[in-house]
Amino acid sequence: MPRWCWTRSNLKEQMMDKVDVGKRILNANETYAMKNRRLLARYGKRCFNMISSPGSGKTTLLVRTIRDLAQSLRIGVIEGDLQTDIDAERIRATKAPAIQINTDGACHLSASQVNQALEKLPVEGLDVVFIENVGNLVCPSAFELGEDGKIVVLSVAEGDDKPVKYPGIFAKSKVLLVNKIDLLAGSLVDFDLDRVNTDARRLNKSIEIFPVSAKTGEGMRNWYGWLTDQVRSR
Ligand SMILES: Nc1nc2c(ncn2[C@@H]2O[C@H](COP(=O)(O)OP(=O)(O)OP(=O)(O)O)[C@@H](O)[C@H]2O)c(=O)[nH]1
Ligand SMILES: [Mg+2]
Repeated sequence: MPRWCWTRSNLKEQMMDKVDVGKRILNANETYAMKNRRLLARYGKRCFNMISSPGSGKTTLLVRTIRDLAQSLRIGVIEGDLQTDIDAERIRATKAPAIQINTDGACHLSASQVNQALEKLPVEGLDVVFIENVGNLVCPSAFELGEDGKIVVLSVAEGDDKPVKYPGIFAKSKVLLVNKIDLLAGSLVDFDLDRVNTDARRLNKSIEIFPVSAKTGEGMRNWYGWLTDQVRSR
């Protein structure tokens, strides 16, 4: 039947098929997320899924965290990107192990991709595994990877309206890192930190919020304290 001849019931069937496919994808993902959870629990390791828009500073934050905590925490990273291993190379330059996943155009990492990466990472010798998800505030929030928690990064240059405009990821995250606060000096960027705190807490009462600069190191000590407590309490 030509497309323009679809009846209302044809359309409904098509939509239901799409819903079923979507459910099957999410169910398959949940099976792998469970496997990852079990693997990490068997070794007693923490795992955090870092999510943000492209360029908010995820890799820079990870590089600084790895270097500053080198004497106390062994950190490994799973890097998700559409293409290239630029970010994995930046992590490896710190001597921390990093596995790059290229999603070939997909806007998020799946739990099965993370499962394969976990098999290649020396998980036993680490204290914590970070997953740097593909730069995107929306898609990655729908896919559980087996992590202990999501860390959302928002840089001040993106604007203070993001919790309201993209509530899903702020509602689901354990931590909000408000990055690039060095740019607030001299009012180069208009950004109301109080508004972000209020809006993020309205969505998620228990979210921990750390304003930081991965460039200057300002505020990073509070983030390190939270991370170290998480690893110790495992
Ligand atoms: N001023 C300032 N610049 C920063 C800060 N953190 C990161 N940057 C810069 O922001 C740009 C993007 O940083 P990345 O760490 O590559 O960002 P990302 O989120 O990993 O990017 P994708 O992986 O592409 O999504 C780089 O030019 C960094 O030097 C910061 O705290 N302050
Ligand atoms: Mg990156």
